[in-house]
Amino acid sequence: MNGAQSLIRTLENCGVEVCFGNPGTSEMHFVAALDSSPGIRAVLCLFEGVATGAADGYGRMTGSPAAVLLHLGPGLANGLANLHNARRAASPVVAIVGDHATSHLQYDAPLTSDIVGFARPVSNWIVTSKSALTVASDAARAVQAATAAPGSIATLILPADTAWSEAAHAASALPRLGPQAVAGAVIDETAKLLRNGKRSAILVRGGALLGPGLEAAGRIAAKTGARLVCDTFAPRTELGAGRVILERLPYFAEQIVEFLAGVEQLVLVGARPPVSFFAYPGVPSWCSPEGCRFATLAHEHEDGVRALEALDDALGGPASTPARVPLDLPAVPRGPLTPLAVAQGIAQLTPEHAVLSDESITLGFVLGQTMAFARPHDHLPCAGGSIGQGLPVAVGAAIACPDRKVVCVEGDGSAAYTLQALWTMARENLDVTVVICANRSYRILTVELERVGASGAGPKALSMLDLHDPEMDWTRIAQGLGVEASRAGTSEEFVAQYGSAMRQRGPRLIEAML
Ligand SMILES: Cc1ncc(C[n+]2csc(CCOP(=O)(O)OP(=O)(O)O)c2C)c(N)n1
Repeated sequence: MNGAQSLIRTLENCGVEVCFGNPGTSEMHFVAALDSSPGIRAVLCLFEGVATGAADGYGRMTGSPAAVLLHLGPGLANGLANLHNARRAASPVVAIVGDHATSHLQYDAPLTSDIVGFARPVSNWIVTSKSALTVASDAARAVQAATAAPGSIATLILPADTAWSEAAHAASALPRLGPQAVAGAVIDETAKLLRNGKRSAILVRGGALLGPGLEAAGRIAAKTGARLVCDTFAPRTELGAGRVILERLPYFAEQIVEFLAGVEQLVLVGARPPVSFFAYPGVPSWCSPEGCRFATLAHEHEDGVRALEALDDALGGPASTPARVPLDLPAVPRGPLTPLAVAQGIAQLTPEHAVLSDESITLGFVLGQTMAFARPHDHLPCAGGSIGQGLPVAVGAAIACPDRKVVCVEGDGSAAYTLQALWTMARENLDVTVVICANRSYRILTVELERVGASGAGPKALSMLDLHDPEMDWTRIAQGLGVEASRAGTSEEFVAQYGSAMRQRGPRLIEAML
């Protein structure tokens, strides 16, 4: 067995089932080794940012890492922005980066670079294998590092000679470093806090926002009157009818301040105190009320689900029933196509248990409102603010959840960053419906231009925020990448096209002309 085979078999032993990648010469042995492990699905992405974003989406939906195979420093660098987003989402990802053979590095050939330097800001764990003999154990440790609670990026750099040289047998999996238990004293103190009569909110993030964690949080809210809150861009939330009522922090700083006004104590479950996304002149970045007391029930790496369940027990009293979201579907939109009409159409027609990859940017302000009362679904926003992740995350979510409809709502500007994802959707025949919000503008930036107080913007400045000249033709872009596409100019057309996409399986793109 060579080093490459020992890598792939070790990944398989460690439960890795998918490898997204874009390889080059230094990774050819790893590519060849993929056929020796039937348990690993190989998914080609035409840009590394698609591969890393897909691994993020996959990690968010499964809790397990995908491997991402990248070509030396430049391949990793192309994937960095979505590794940044994945890091912010605490998604487990194993990034495997090929390098020149050790003996070749001394010649400083063109693709030689500081791979560790590229990897460091996004990685929690970086190892360069020194020999084919250690590749297997390094790979097992990479998976363990990526999956250590709450999940992170582990980067394994493999010089080409570690792939082609004779290796030892594949390694077995190391134990998963799951979330740590929260001490009983912390539970008791938090219970006391929530009983002290002050106005409380509980800010939850991570796994505690799903299933049993959210249910326990809902019971606590019902018992204590505390508000249940999640971050504006919580990496994954379960939303829609029947789910526990959860308030989402708004986006703009002054809105967060208003939203949290009167909160005297904030209990944090895997979350950090709320701050504004950007700084604005004269507006506070720190958004919690003055004098607000913070109590951490669970740190990010701790077991927030069990902590919430234990807190519910510690609060005692009769069993409570969480307040639940009613199903409230909007009317079918008619007439001119507006952002609200798109949001209403999506809420009206999206089936149960869909996964929504949401990079809708300004349309998100209305989409959030309509989808809150739609059928139950999972919501995956851009956790790290680096646009160009919606389409790749949809790829990863669709591979993670082949039985669920994936809907990806994309600003046209955001979609242009990683449009190669459409090709992977076509090639893998993924059940993804993409809605492009074609407003031909970086609209949010026209809002931000005013908010930051940047004065004197003339035609040259405004041209930097305008996408009209030339207009991107998303139906032809999609068709050129193998995805069936159509254009909707009215609400009626949008409803007909989106409705048919919901009834059919496979990739579809709808360009909503706004
Ligand atoms: C990597 C990266 N580059 C640039 C930005 C800045 N940015 C934020 S939103 C945005 C434009 C989004 O436009 P679009 O997707 O069309 O949505 P709209 O604002 O029109 O709703 C840009 C360029 C960013 N967040 N991330």
